[in-house]
Amino acid sequence: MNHFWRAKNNKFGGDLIYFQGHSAPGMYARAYLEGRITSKELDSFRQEVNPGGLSSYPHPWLMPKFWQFPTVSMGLGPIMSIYQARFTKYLINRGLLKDEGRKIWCFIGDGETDEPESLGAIGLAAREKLDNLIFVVNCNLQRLDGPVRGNGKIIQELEGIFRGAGWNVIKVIWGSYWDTLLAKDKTGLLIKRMNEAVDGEYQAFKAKGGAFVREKFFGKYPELLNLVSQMTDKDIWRLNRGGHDPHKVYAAYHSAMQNTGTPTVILAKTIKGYGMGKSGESINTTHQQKKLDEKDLLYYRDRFDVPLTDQQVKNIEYYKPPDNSPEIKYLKECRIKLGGNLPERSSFAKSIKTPSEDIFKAMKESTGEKEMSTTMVLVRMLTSLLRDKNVAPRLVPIIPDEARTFGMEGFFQKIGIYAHEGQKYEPVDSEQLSSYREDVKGQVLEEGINEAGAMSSWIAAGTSYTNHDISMIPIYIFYSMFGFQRTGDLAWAAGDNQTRGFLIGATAGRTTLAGEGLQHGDGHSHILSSVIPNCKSYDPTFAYELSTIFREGLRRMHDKQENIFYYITTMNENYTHPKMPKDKSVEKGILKGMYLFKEYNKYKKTKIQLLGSGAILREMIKAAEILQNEYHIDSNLWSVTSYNELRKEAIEVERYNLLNPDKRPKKTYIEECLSSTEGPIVAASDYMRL
Ligand SMILES: Cc1ncc(C[n+]2csc(CCOP(=O)(O)OP(=O)(O)O)c2C)c(N)n1
Ligand SMILES: [Mg+2]
Repeated sequence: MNHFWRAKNNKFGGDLIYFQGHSAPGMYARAYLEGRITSKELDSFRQEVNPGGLSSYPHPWLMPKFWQFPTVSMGLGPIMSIYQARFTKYLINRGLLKDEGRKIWCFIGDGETDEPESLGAIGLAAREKLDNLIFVVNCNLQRLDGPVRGNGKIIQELEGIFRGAGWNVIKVIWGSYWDTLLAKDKTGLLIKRMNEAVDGEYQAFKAKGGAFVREKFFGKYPELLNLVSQMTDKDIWRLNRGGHDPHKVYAAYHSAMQNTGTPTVILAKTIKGYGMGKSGESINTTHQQKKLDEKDLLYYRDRFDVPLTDQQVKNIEYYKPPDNSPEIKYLKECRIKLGGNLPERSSFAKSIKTPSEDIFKAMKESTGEKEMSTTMVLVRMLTSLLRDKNVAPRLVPIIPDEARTFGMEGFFQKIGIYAHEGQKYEPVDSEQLSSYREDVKGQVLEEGINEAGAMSSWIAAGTSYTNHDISMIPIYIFYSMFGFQRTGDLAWAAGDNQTRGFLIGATAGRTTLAGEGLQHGDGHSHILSSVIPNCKSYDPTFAYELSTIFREGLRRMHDKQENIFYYITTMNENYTHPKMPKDKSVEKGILKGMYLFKEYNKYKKTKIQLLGSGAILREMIKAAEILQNEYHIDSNLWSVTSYNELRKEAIEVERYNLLNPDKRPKKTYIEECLSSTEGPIVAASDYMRL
C-alpha cells in the first residue's frame, strides 16, 4: 500500500489487486487511517446495513465504490486474476488498451491452493508469458481446521508446482534475524535442520515459545544448540519469518515488479494469527478466533506498541493518530505518490450505442422453407453484428472448444483466434475458407476444454468497463449442460462482480439433444440461472424472439450500462421460423416473458390456454392443432420466452401488494395476460419445474 500498488487516475489505468477475501478487515483499517472510512462505518463491519455497512469480504455489489473483486469463495480469486492478466494483454494486443506496465496481484491462502481452480490455470499463465501477474501465497502453514501439510512442506510443494509450470518463484521464508545464524552456519547443518522439520513442527515452534524452539529445533543437533548458546529464549523467539519482515517483503515485491517474460509467485512464510498471542497465534483454532478478551487485547497493544491507555483498550476504542501526525502524513503521501486510493472501484467507460434495428432485420423475417436452429440464428446474428462499427470491435466471442459444434468456425478466418504469439505454423486446413487462424490481434477467445477458464475470461471482459474503462461485449457460448452446473460459483461471482455480457447455453434442452445421452440433456440450467438475481434468463424458440432479446440485452447492458447479464438458451433442432407478428405488444411480451403467439378460434366454445417455451413451444403448436382438428377445442397459444422473468416479476408485484395494502393492488404481467381468459391453463417447458 505504501510502495507498490499504483491506483487508477486520469494518467494511469491502475494495478488490479485481488485481496485474500478474509483479509478485508486489514483494508478497512488502512482506509480508516486514510480517512476514507469513518469509525461509525467500522462499527458496522459485517453488518451489511445500507448505507454505511462494511461487507465482511470484498464485495463490489455491496460496496460498489470500494471493492473491485469478490474473492472469498476460495480458488476463484486466483483463476479470475490469471484470466484478468490474460485479458489485459488481449486488450493491449488488439490495440484497445495502452500498455502501461500495469500489474495484477493476487493474494492467496496456502490452504486455498488446494482448490483446483487456484492452480488449474497456472500453466496458461506461464504459456502466455503473463509477466503482468504476481501471486502472493500467504504460507502460514495453516488453514481452518489445522495444518495445510502437517507431515510435509507446503512451500516446497508449491515451489515445485509453480517452477515446473514455468513461473518465476520467489521464496520469502526467513526473516532478517536469521541472517547472522545462517552466515555462521558453515557446515550447512542449520539448513539441513530447516529442511528436515515438517510444517506441523514449524507450527508448534511459533505457538510454544523460545525455550521450546531451543529444545526441539536447535536441540536436535548439539552443534546447533551451541550456535544459539549466546541467545536468550526471547532472542530465539524473535527469530522471525520472512513474511513478517518488511525488508524481505519489500525486496520480494520489488524483484517481482522487475521480472519479465513469466508470471511470478511469492511464497511468503508467515504466522497465522500473528500478534494474537496465546489466544490465537499459530494454534489450530486461530481461524475461528473471532473475539479477543481484555487480556489478549492488552497483550496485543503491548506487542505492537499501540499508544492506548488500559482504559481505552477496555473501551475497545479505535486508535487513529491525528491527521498531522508523521504516520498519517506518511501514509497519505505514499498513496498520493502512487496515484490515489486503493482499493477503489470506478468506471469512466463510454456506453456502446445500440445497433440499429436494420442489423436484426433478417431475423424478423420468415425463413420460408429454410430450416435453421436457433444456435445457427445466433451465429448469423453475430456475423451481422460484425458489420456494426460500434459493436464489432467490442465483441469478445468466447468458446471452450465447441466452435464447430455450434457452426462458428467461420469466425476463425473472419476475426481470428487470439494468440499472443501469432501463428508460427501453417494450419493444416490453410486451403479452406474457415481455416484455423491464430493471430496476435485475434478477437475470439478459444479457451480449449476449460469452462472455468472461459467463465473467468467472460468475467474479465464483462467487467472491463470498470477495470479498464472500456466496455466490451463478451459472449460466451457453451454446451448448455456444461454451463451453470459446471461453473455455478463463477456465475455467482460474475453477479457479485457486476459483469455485463451474454451467456449462451447452446444446444440446450432435454429433447433437442436426444442421442447425446443424459449427461448432455440439460433439463435444469434455467433453474440454476434463476437463483442469480442480476441474471436475466430467456428460452426463446424463434429467430425474432432471440434477436429481440439480444438487442435489448445490448441496449440495457452496454448502452444504458445496467449491471445485469443475460443467459439465453439456443437449440440444436432445425426448423422453420415465422415472421415476427406485427402487433406492438409482441416485442414487449417477448421481453417480459410471454406473448400471444396464435389464437385458434374455430369452434368458439371451450378455450384453453397453452403456454410453451423453447424446445417445447413447437410441441405446443402441434398440440393446439390436434386439439382443434381432432377434438374441436379452441386455444390461445402463448410463447413463453422466459418463465424465470415472469416468476420474478410476479414475486415482485406480490411483494409490493403485500407491503402496500393501502394502495391499489398492481397486477402481475401473467395476470394481465391471462386473467380475462378462462382455464384450463397448460404450461410446459423443457426444464424441470420448481
Ligand atoms: C470455496 C470455499 N470453501 C471454504 C471456505 C471457508 N474458508 C474461509 S477461510 C478458510 C481457510 C483458509 O485457509 P488459507 O487459505 O490457508 O488462508 P489463511 O487464513 O490461512 O491465510 C476456509 C476453509 C471459503 N471461503 N470458500
Ligand atoms: Mg493458511
